[in-house]
Amino acid sequence: MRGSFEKHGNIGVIRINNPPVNAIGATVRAALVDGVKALNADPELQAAVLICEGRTFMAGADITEFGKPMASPNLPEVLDVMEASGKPIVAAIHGTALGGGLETALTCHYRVAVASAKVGLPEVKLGLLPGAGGTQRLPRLVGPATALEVILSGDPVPAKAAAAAGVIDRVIEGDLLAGAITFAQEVVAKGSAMPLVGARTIDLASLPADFFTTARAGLAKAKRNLFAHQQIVDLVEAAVTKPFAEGIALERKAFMACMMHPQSAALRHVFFAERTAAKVAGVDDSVQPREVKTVGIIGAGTMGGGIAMNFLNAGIPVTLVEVKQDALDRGVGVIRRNYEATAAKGKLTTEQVEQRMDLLKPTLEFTDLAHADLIIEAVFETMAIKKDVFTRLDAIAKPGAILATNTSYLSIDDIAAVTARPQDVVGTHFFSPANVMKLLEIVRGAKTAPDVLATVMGLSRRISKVGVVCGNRDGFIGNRLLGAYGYQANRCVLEGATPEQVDAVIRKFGLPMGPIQMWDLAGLDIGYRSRQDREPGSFDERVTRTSDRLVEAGRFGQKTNGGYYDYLPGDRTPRSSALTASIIEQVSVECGITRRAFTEEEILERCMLALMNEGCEVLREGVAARASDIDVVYLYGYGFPAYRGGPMHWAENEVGLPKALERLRHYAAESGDHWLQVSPLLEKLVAEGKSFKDLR
Ligand code: T1G
Repeated sequence: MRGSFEKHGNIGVIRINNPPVNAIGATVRAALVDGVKALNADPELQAAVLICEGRTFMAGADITEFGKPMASPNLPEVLDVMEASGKPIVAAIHGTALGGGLETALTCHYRVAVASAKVGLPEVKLGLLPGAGGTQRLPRLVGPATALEVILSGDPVPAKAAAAAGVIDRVIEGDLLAGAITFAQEVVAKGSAMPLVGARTIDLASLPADFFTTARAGLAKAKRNLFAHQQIVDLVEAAVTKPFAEGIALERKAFMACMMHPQSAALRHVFFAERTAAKVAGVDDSVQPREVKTVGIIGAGTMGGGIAMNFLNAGIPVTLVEVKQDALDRGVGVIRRNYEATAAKGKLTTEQVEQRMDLLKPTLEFTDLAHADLIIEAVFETMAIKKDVFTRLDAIAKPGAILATNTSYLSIDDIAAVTARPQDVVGTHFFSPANVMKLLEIVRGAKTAPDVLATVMGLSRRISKVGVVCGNRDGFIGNRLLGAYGYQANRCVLEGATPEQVDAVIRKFGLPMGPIQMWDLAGLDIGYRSRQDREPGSFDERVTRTSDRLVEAGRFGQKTNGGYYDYLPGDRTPRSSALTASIIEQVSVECGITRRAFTEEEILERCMLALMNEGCEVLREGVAARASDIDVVYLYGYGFPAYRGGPMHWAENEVGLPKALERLRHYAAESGDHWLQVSPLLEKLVAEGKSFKDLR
């Protein structure tokens, strides 16, 4: 029984207890119904308080039940029982009252909360919409404009703001239960009415006549491709224009349509994938993380500066080391300007900017790192420099300090081998801009100790990153897959597609930009330099020949106002380049390739299926522990659209592995060479009729 009922004089207490977040599963729904029945059955009781055990009020419907046959009663049916109660019910909120949790509270006659509580309807983040009356009750309480904003953002609202908006009737100082019981007794003593939110009318006076049209137009731009958002506008409009019961019926229908939509399945996958990624083999709760009170960073360049900001934002002091004063001053200057820019947008106060800058200690003294609990190296990406830095670090860092490298490709084991403490060495691969991108690839070396992984995983949450542990192979997870994706994009261009066509297909699919635009942003010279160090024959030189020619023509990308595309000074809009088009034509001729027309479908399949195929290889090699980890990497590191669930989820659920395999075999055969190899793991999964989930 996920609930209990007790009496406090003339006030009953319905207590829900379903750790960790009181998710409203079948047993909680039963407990709610039993509680209301107990209240109404006991003549001594005049009202009840609904409260939850543990760290939070009900944080929504139990998402693990979705997609499965739902045990009765469902939540709307439970809420009908609550609304029919003959005695008032006061919801007492702490933690986060979210989704069905808030909808339950909106069905109660009154709501009280502690000041630290938050309320919200985050269903849209799961590709859903409030399906238990939220779209009809909230507009009646706070007005359609505020309700639409809250439901479309899905973000939680602090208790005080919710009280100001009329959602919370009283903010309780001190003990919540005692405060709620007092409130309930006041209601009884006053013989107050039992206001039902659903019975309220909506004041339309302040609502512009074109409010909903404007909202729809805005979403068509900002949330193109997204299914649930438009439904939500329709339902809030129904709350304004239709009787409550009709609105509720429309909500139910729209909710089921969202539940059946692949976008919701994808976003629910992402919800659990993100939490599962935090579970690392060999690192369970018995592994004690090390304490990290101070951090050292070597290199004040773009990455070093961005990495430093993450720790300063979390209130952790940072010692930032550089070799030259001007480089140090430049790095500190960039950090300050970034903060001042954020403050100018009203997202930080001047005081908060100074607080962060006060935690930063710039220095030219390498030995100033001797006290740091964690030291992250963000210097130039060559092995020789990395090994030199780690040799010096090994000499000065205190015992037990974690030595991390921000390398995006190089072997952690080779770097660790120059130290006497390889167990303390780990990869912490941040993504540029490091103070913005949420992904942190945590690279496990052969000797990296479990408590080092536990520490860095815990720290990634403290600095608001999503940490994913991966194995130590060239390119780890993200860049390894990017190589395969990029190869196919280049190959399509070599065979006849244009950069514009490839980028347009990928943008239409939902990524913020296509691969070729991305290379122009990152700088073509970076790839060019790394290819100079690679063994001839270790990569297909034909597909990078155009990029090499562009670099040799001084076209590095946006930073030189010209790469694959042309750019006007200060303008990041890519413009077609006749020079690039002629180089592409020339290279195809040199490679003996007759250029041909490309369909959108072929471009998409080749790029996205190559991504998944390489994903199968990192799974097969154990570089990634789960397919869902790869999805998390691509969502938070490479802008893959969350409503598609990630490259592995998309391939399995929107394409189907058998079709994906058939298409990959087709492209591999058609290529007439060995650069696209179908993953044996994919072959095996399809042959055995298995899915990525079966790999766990
Ligand atoms: N259902 C099932 N499990 C849940 C859950 C939920 N709603 N919320 C959290 N969990 C699990 C989670 O997987 C993890 O498990 C553990 O609880 C701790 O979570 C009809 C249809 C509440 C802010 O979208 O946003 O109501 O990994 O690590 O960081 O309209 O969890 O330990 O095994 O995230 O402290 C709407 C989802 C549902 C809220 C706490 N509600 N949850 O964050 O802990 S749809 C939501 C959260 C709905 C109605 C509709 C967060 C949190 P494990 P955690 P946290």
